[in-house]
Amino acid sequence: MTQNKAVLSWLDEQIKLFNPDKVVWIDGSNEQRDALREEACSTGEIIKLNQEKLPGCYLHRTAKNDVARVENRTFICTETQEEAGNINNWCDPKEMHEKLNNLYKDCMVGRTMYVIPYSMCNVDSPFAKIGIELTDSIYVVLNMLIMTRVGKKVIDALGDSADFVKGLHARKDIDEENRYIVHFPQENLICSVNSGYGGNVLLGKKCFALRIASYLAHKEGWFAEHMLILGIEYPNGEIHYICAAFPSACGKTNLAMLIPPEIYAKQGYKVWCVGDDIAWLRVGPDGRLWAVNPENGFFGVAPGTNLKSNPNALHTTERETIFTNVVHNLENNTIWWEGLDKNPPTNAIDWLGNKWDCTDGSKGAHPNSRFTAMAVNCPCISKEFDNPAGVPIDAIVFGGRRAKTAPLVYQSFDWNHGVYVGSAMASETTAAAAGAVGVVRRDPMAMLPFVGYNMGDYWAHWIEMGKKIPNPPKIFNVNWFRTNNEGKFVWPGFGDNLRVLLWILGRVAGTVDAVESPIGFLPKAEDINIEGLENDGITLEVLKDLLSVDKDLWKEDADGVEEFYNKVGDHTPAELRSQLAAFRARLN
Ligand code: OXD
Ligand code: MN
Repeated sequence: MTQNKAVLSWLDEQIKLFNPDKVVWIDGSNEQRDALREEACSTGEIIKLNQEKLPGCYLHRTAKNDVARVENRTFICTETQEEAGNINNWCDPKEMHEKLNNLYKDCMVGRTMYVIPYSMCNVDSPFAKIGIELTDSIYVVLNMLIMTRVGKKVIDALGDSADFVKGLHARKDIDEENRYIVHFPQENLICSVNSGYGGNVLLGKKCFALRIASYLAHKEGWFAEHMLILGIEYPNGEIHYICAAFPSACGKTNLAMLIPPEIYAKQGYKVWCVGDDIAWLRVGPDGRLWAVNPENGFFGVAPGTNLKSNPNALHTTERETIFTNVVHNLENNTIWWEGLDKNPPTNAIDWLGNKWDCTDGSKGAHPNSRFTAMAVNCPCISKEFDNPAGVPIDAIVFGGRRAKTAPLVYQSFDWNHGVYVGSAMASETTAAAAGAVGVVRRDPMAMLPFVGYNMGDYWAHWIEMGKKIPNPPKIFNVNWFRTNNEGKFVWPGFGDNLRVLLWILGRVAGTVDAVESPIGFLPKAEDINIEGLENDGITLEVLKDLLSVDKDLWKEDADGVEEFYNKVGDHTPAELRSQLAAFRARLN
């Protein structure tokens, strides 16, 4: 498929190491995809679902021990430990190469090696970056065909350049003890072994588009962020774009695809999804920050997705979707998961592949079960989704799950204060996870497990970039998760979050006032429209409470931030230390 010498000699080397029986290039054609689907069905790797109800849809089950990203087995292997910093797992590159070579030796004997040339972003975009993933898994190939742009057009765009990210993936024995997800940012290389779970093996996603890309972005002067991108269309047709970074399990996909409440829909407001997980941002010729979604699909969490929480996501999965670790409904050869509806199937197979009795209290779908679906099938996909230039960003929104501390929304005073707010991001653990409830996990910019270099240098990059963006977006923080004394969420969330986003855009446009507080600019309660929320218990008084700031809680939070800065160590920028000091002074 190519004469590219760098590609061919690298392939030769890997073929010698892996020793596959066969090598197949993935060309991106539907014919090849269909043949691979058939082959994977014949071996049981995937199951063909009811093609009338779910055309082009398949089910896959991972191994029981292989259901999520493995942060403790994820490494950043830079020349020095200092470059990777104190937050990442580090290993000497030579030592890690040796370990991996031993694991990879002859790992594809009797198997086929697939060569997947893929692009993150439309290949015609100045943002685009090319990768080649080698894998022995058809499941990976089929997912990559959804999540990225794949095939001949990518290899043509690469031409004879050696500038591509190399990705190696071997399923091997799915052995947890020898599972490694390793990044060599200085070699443009990602190595994954002994896993078949998406986040560990679809190397374009977290590994490339966040870890390797954040390293490249630092070097080249742009951003690779764990952010959704959405557009809000006003009744006059104007569209304004927002990026938002929330830790996993805080509803990024739901916000990215939100449905406006009826009072807004009637007036003609619309929300358009550009991306639900990752944004690459660059300074445009107009001095604004422009964002693209480098992905081509959604790898979303299935449980809890339903016609109320996220109808757009649900409709996206009605065709050409791969479901992983959900319930197989044998009655009609479809799928089900907890929270889809109130009618669990009675004749069904659970995510482990066993007959499932929905009345025995066990979960049928794994809590981290997923759908891999094409962005173009999303009913609210933005017409700018594939635009090589991306979309101009008006506001960056940070957020997390905080029961008490953070108010519904506030605005940072300026760029550096906004970077402080991002660096101080945290989320509280829920009852759903093992361990104590309400434990604060610091997750700066929602990038804790995704920064491909030193966290302190990453923050410094944010500070530096602020000097290079003539018209920077304004930076905000939101918290949809404040609870009352009974532990119940106060704010209705979902579509009603639009009311908060409109206050944010009002601030950007300069059409709405705010009140200065120690943490930043707070809304005047009257400026957030709560019309129609009476039945949700939202009165002006309740809203005022949602916007209140408890200084004692924030003092405690500042201590947590300091502790984290100390952990990051002496690469923590002086600007953030002084932001923290100024914040403490304001609290006193
Ligand atoms: C994801 C995550 O899968 O953030 O997107 O964990
Ligand atoms: Mn994510």
